[in-house]
Amino acid sequence: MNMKLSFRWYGKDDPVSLEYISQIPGMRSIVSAVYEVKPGEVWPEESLAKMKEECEANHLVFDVVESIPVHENIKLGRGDVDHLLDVYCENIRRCAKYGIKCVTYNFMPVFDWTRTQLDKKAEDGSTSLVMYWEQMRGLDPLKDDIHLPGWDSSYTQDEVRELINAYGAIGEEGLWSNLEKFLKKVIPVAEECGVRMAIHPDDPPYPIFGLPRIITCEENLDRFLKIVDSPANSLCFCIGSLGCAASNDVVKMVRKYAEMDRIAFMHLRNVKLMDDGSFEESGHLSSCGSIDVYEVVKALAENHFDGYVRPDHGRMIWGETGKPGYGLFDRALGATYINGLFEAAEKAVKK
Ligand code: DNO
Repeated sequence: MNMKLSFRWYGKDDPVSLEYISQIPGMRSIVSAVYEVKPGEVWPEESLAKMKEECEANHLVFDVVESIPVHENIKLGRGDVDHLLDVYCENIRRCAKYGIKCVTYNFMPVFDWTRTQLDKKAEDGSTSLVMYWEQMRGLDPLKDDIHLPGWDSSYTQDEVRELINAYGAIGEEGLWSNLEKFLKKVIPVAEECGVRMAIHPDDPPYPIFGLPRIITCEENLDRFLKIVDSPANSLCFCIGSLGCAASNDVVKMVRKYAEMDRIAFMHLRNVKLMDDGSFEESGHLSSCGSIDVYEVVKALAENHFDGYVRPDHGRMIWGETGKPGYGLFDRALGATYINGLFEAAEKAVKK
C-alpha cells in the first residue's frame, strides 16, 4: 500500500505495549513524543534515541512526532518568543537526526481538544468522548473555576484567566501574525532537515470561550498554506476535528489538499454530529457516524497519497481501561478498517 499506517504511542507509561501494536496487521510507524520535558525546553537526544531503539526492537519505525508543543508565548508573540523559536527549531533538528519525517503540532490557544465527558456510555456498553453544548453553555472561565476533562491542569485558574484575556487582546489577526512569524522561522529549518511540519486543526473547529481559533475551515487552511508555500508546511488533516463543523465538507477538502500534496498526515476517526452542534465520537466505520470515511480514503488513493495515516481516538470496548480515546482494541479495529478501505481504493486506482 502507498499510505503509511501508524499508531500513537505514549511511551513507557502507555498501557498499550509496542509488541501489541506491532501485531496489528500492516502496522508500520509509531507516532510519539518526548513527554518528560515541558513546552519550550529542548528534548534530550537520549530520549529520542531510546524511543527509536525500542520501536526498532519491535519491528516498528519511529518516524512521526505528535506533538512538539508550541509554547503560549509563541502563540501570543510575547516575552522570550525568539528564544522559544530557537528551541523549537533545535527540537526539529534533533528529531530529524533520529529519523523523524513528520512533526505534528497545533496552534490552539491555551487548550488542546475540548470535550465535556470522556466516558459517555453508548447503548452497546462502549464508552467514548463527547461534547454536549448543554454542558458547555453557561460556563464562563473568566468567572467560574472550570475543570473540563483533558485540559492542561498545570495552569491555575488565575493563569487561565490571564491567558484568555491576553488572547482576547490579540484576537484572530494577532494569532495569524504570530503563526506567520512561527512558520517563517520554523519551515526553512524543517525543509533543511527533510521534515514535514503538519498542523493539526482546532478541535472542535470554532472559538471556545471566546478564544480565537483559526485552523478551522477551508478558507483558513488556504490562507495557512499560502503563508509558506512548501510541502514542509503541510496539514495533519484530522477528519474528526474538522468534521465537527457541519459547514466543513471534509471529503472535498481532503481531495483538494491531497491533490496539492499538502497533507502529510491523516487522522481518521468518525463523529456523530447532533442538530445543536454537539458531537459524540463513534466507531470508525462510515455508518457509525456523520463522516463518509470511504469517500475520504478514495480521495486520498486517487491522489496517490503516500503520507502517514493513523486511526484516531477509539471507543473503550471489551472492558479495556486506559487513556480515553487511546485504548488498543477499538483503534486496532479502526486500523484494520483503514487497511481494508485503502487496499480496495488503491487497487481500484491501479485498474
Ligand atoms: C487528540 C489529538 C490532539 C493532537 C494535537 C496535535 O487526541 O488529536 O491532541 O495530538 O492537537 O498537536
